[in-house]
Amino acid sequence: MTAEQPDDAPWWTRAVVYQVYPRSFMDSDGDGVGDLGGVLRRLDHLTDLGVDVLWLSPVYRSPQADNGYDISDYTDVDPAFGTLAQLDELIAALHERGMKLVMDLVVNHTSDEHPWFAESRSAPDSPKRDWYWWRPPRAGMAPGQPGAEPTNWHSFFSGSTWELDEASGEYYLHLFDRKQPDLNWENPQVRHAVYEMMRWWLDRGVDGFRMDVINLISKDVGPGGELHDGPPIPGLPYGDATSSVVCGPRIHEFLQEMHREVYAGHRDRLLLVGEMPGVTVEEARLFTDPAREEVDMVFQFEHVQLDYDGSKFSPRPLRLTDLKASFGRWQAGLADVGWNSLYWDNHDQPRAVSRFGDDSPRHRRDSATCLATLLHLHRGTPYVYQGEELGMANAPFEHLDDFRDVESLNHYAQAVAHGEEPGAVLGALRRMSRDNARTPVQWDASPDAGFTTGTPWIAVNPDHAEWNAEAQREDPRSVLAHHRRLVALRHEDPVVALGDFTMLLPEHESVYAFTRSRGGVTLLVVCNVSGHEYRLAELLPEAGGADLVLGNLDVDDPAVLRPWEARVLRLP
Ligand code: ISL
Repeated sequence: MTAEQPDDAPWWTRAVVYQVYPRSFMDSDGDGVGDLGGVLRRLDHLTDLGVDVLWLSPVYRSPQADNGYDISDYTDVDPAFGTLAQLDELIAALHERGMKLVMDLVVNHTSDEHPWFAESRSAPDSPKRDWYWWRPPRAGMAPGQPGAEPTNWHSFFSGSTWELDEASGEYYLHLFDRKQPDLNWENPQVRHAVYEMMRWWLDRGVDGFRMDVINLISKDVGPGGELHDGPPIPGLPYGDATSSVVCGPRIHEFLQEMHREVYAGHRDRLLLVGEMPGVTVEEARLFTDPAREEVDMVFQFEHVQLDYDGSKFSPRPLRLTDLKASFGRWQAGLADVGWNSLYWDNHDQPRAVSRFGDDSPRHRRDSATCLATLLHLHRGTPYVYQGEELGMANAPFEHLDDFRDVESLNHYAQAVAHGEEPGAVLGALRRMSRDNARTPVQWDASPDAGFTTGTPWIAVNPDHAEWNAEAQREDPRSVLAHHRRLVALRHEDPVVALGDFTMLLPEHESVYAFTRSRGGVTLLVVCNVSGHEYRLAELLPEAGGADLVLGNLDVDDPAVLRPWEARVLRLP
């Protein structure tokens, strides 16, 4: 059970956010890479959907080792994406349409080509040496000797988190790729340089930040600068860094300081969302308690790891009861304090319809609309990832060279080097690679889906001949039209935005049901997350006689819940 929210709840409780991954959204200049000109050209699509906020993945200057999550200049736009003037144009165009722009903020690390890092690397006595994490080899070992890395940590992108700098004989820390050195947030100069940059963007008119891996900025470091080995990871010669880097000792202090230093004078118009791998619901309550002045909501990862069998690239089938238990805990945990963000998809996750739904021709449309209903009717702010509103599916990649993502390519190299069978590793990439989310948005049925007139940087999914925005725009049964209705429902009905959440049928293996209540009104949400039929009358007798507010199928027999059917009902 959750508490009701007062009507003066923040604006983002009623908002829906749409994520644009610019490289794959729309190319305006024919170089095969999406860009700001493309975003500007497709703004009508967002208006049509009715979303309130555009979250823009990074467009800053970057060598693109991780598609822009490796920044070499925080106050300029990468030429691949356009110009700063176009970004200003985007801010103005969105504001004119009553929408907001949330920028990605990547400050756990920079690119190794950022001038800060170049200076830091230039000499051990550089004034910026301490802006990053430099450490000598392990005691008694020579630089570069196997096992001489300062800690045993495994990088998110495979291999060690430490890269040797030959010139100084010291290592620098990179939790992600070696081209993404971690900033040292212990150093106040680093923090204030980041805050200054954030103020610069707010003064330019942006309406908030999606803060990349922000719960990794505080590392557990001893008084003498010691960092500690993590528990060994089975099957790998590395240890798990989690206890040293996830929600470290000063994380709340840093976010509160950021709040004081950056948001004054802007607060009410902003949306602040922290991306937080490994965050627990207890920590999330602290992060999102308004009284603590940290962030508005977090992206947690529990539900997108329920199909991991130990790790991302060894997937297993998801059990719906696990999903319910997880979402149920987050709904309850952030009921009276804090707020949830709701997502299936983003640029790091396989496509929801392929992963949690059924992308076979028979069930694709129904499962995509069912999943969308399920998500949008929870209490929290929903995030729609580009193409999700069209029911875009995983890519039919065949060969290793179809993949582009550094995480996938590094994983393949490491797994094969450790003796895994190449075909099996490739099979896991096909299911779980982030590239599944990164194929170009399917605008129409033309050869490159209307994304580009050139050669796309990653293959367009051939199913765009059937699955595209143009084909769906005027079709009231389309996945797109269903998303439009869900967004509108949140705007119109305060129960959807603010009502209490109560989980029903927690033990049922296929039917996901819950109520949302507020001010004497109760909505019953019933979703059949399977290809089987169920007798609704037996499962939830109270559904009989209720009015249909929104559904994804035409109901001929109200007592029967068809495969992948979703209904939102108003109880008498
Ligand atoms: O995608 C993941 C799940 O396997 C993570 O490893 C992911 O990298 C992690 O969720 C952090 O993501 C964010 O930071 C990364 C960047 O590559 C991702 O695109 C970004 O969303 C480093 O900046």
